[in-house]
Amino acid sequence: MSSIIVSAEVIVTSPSRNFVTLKVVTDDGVVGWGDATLNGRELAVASYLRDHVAPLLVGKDAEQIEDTWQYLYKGVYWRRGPVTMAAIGAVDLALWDIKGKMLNRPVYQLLGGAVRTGILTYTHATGWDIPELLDSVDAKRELGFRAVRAQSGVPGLSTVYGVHKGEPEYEPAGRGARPIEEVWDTDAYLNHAPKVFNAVREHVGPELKLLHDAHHRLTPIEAARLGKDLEDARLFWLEDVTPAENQDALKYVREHTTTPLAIGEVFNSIWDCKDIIANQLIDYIRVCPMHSGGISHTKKIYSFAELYNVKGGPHGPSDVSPLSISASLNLALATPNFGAQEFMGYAKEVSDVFEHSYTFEDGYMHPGDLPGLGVEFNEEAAKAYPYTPAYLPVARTRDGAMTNW
Ligand code: EZ4
Ligand code: CO
Repeated sequence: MSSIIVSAEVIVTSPSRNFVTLKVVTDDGVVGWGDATLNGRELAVASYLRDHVAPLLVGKDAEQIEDTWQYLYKGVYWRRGPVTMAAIGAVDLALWDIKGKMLNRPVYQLLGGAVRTGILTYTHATGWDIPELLDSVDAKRELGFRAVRAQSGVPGLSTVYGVHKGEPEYEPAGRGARPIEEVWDTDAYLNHAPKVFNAVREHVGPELKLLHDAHHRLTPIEAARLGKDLEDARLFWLEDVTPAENQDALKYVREHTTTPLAIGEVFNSIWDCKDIIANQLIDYIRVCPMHSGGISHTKKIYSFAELYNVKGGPHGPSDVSPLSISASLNLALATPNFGAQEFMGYAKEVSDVFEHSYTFEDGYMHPGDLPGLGVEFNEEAAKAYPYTPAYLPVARTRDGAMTNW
């Protein structure tokens, strides 16, 4: 069987939100799909792939996944960064998809096989006030979730990260030519959050795993205080308490609290997280396999993390496509040190374009047993949804200064 790449094509489509998809075809007609979606900067990755990567792929052997990874990483000279690593990630996903289809095995079998029967998965609950949040948590439990991320409104703020505005599911990116501007108040948040989590824990009892995302907003000492104040609620993890680029900040948080910490959805290589892992400053590493150079590179991050009792807890927002979710699930199924997969779910139109084999049952996801990644991109269906500019919000403090969104 031959596996020379004859074409690599980029498709941008917007079934409810924008997704960038890479299609790689071999001379034997095997088609591999990769996700390359970088929320709010979609066209940068699309151009990177279309203009600079696709021409290099044609003629290469699709079976040489690691060599292609090294070629694109070392060969670019300008290493790392979210655009480059998402592009490499998309190629990596497509090549694993091709290899699985050539060998007629799901990707997790090629990664060593399943080490568990299913992947603990958490989803999002939101509410403007505590009663609304409790209803939302109950609704997610009724769907079978054993782990739920809770985000609530903050008195005095009219928009808050993670809290929906009437739409069925939370979607942070707003369509339009410019990002919307939000106002943020850390003191109001820090006063309110412990009340919220004490109420949620009291409502759900001890078993449900509870998570919370502080979304990069706090200084180390504020984060330490939040961690302490949430200890009674026994969180599964507290996410992104400080901006992720300063790995040393977690040291100060860690010294003050036993609340487990998770960070890393904006990381895109092992270089971004090697120190927090080796110094055991976190409990879960949040890299999304596509954004961090694909299955090949994320597997290395997970294996490194295994040495330090840090588990995988990957980012799985609705702004990466089902291809990324499936790649993440295939890797998770074969990873011993795995914690929980995030899954927000998708608008209905997304399943029309990305036909997927992964399943959710009784709190656990499974990638399914179709060859490759188990997700087929429907090119005809995609044509109905042209790209529309959309941006994540930006945030300002009450005095009008830009702050972390
Ligand atoms: O803000 O995916 O844990 N999940 C998150 C997400 C991110 C978005 C950014 O595109 O923090 O909601
Ligand atoms: Co997050």
